[in-house]
Amino acid sequence: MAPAVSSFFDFAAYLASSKALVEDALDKSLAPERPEKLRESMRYSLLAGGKRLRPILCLAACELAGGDSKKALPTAVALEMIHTMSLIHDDLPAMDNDDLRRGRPTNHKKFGDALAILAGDALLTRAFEMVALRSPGIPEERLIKVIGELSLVAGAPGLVGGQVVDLESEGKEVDLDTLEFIHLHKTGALLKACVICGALIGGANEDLLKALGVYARGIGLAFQIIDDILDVTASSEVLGKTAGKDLIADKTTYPKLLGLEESRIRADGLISEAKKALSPWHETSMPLLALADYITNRDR
Ligand code: GRG
Repeated sequence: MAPAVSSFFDFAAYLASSKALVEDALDKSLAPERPEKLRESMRYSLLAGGKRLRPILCLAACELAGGDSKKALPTAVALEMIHTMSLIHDDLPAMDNDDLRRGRPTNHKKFGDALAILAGDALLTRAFEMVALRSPGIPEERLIKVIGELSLVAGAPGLVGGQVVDLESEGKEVDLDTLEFIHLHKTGALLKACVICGALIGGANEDLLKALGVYARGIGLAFQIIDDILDVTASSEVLGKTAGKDLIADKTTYPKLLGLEESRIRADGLISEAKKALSPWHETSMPLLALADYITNRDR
């Protein structure tokens, strides 16, 4: 049985206070600089809201490893920058070609394709700067490991590889193995990096890193299954992005292959497995357990 989340843990308060910390750090990460138009475009997407799940996972994993989550904030910001970059690029006409993101026009709709591409590039490189040059009080060997994780997740072994297979698969019959490959690389890899990087900053030992790897695989895959489900069941207004997009782009999804009910059962099973991996840390893993539940229970 997966460990239950204690009724004494106030998840709503935890989420609100973590989100406030993250929003403040994101805001400060893009201080006045030139060219002003580039900064405006970067800020437009980075500060457009969003659930901030990735930075919060990073902070929670740092705490579980026994670290001070405030020291993980630059890494948490870096991860949200990589995520935001991937959303900007994903929305471009040459990729998913979308007009709506986080409840407002996509970056390229507001600033044009060229500046959207460059804002994404600047966010990606700023992410590495956050870790390498703006993370005081963290031993260098931990920062080097984090930079290694970021380089893997942002590149061919992570987001880019997943995106390429996703684009290649549009309009084709795709089997469950290929779909899992896409989800694990396009979405799961970054969620895993959030957990692992937070834990590395906090000084996690090998046992904890291994367990967090299992946890992260489960929540990563479940997150994308729920995303596929919400694409069918939720409105654009609630999602803040175009609903029904997978059908329009003729994408294979979990609901398409398994049906809605079976997809939800699969997501619940993955969350259960993810939580089970943390059972040796049941006293201290409450935030990560609750975040796992949040992933399947969310409505956007
Ligand atoms: C250019 C280096 C480089 C990489 C980009 C475009 C691309 C390669 C990858 C696409 C990755 C992508 C957009 C995956 C989808 C992940 C997903 C389900 C995002 C939605 O995440 P939420 O729901 O969004 O957490 P919010 O807005 O809440 O943050």
